[in-house]
Amino acid sequence: MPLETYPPELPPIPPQPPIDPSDHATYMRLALDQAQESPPKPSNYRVGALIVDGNTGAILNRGYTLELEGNTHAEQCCLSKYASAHAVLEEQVGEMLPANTVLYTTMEPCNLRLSGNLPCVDRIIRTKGEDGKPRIRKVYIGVKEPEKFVGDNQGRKKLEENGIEVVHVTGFEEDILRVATAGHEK
Ligand code: HJL
Ligand code: ZN
Repeated sequence: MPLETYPPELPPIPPQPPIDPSDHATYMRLALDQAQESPPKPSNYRVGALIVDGNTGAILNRGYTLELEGNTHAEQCCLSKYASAHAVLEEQVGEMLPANTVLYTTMEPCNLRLSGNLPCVDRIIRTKGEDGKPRIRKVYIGVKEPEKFVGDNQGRKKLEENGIEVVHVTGFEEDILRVATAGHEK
């Protein structure tokens, strides 16, 4: 197609600098940017999350607490948006995810929700591909969940029991907790 047939009013898309898949701090900072989009609410935390192709470093989707309708968590929004974009239900998202998917989340995924909704740990474990193993192989967390709402969250433990590695990316704790607890009574 000759170039002049393209709509002249569209600006060129600036090149996106690729992120090295080992640059965990950069991904965690992007997850924190997501958390800052979340509306403050006294009864939960403002969390941000990204799913990344661990082989290429490509960001597959992102999400934050209360982004989608209802009482939604960051990790849930991220998976649900990826599922919608690939025309499957969130339950089937594992069929669409790359084999080596990693999740970045500013806070350890939940294992118990006071609202009774399905915890994010279970959503992560059920991202099973054809081989029956979770497509999310690793979860990078910025902080452990504080004990305010559900006591000692067993999220990390349950992920590890299901063969999912959990890695704490250090250095963002103070900023993550400040963002997470904005709007809480001090
Ligand atoms: C994580 C989130 C979020 C929490 N944790 N990892 N991502 N909001 O997006 C954990 C907290 C629960 C409360 C209230 N927060 O959210 O323990 O109402 O938000 O189901 O247990 O439960 P609901
Ligand atoms: Zn959750």
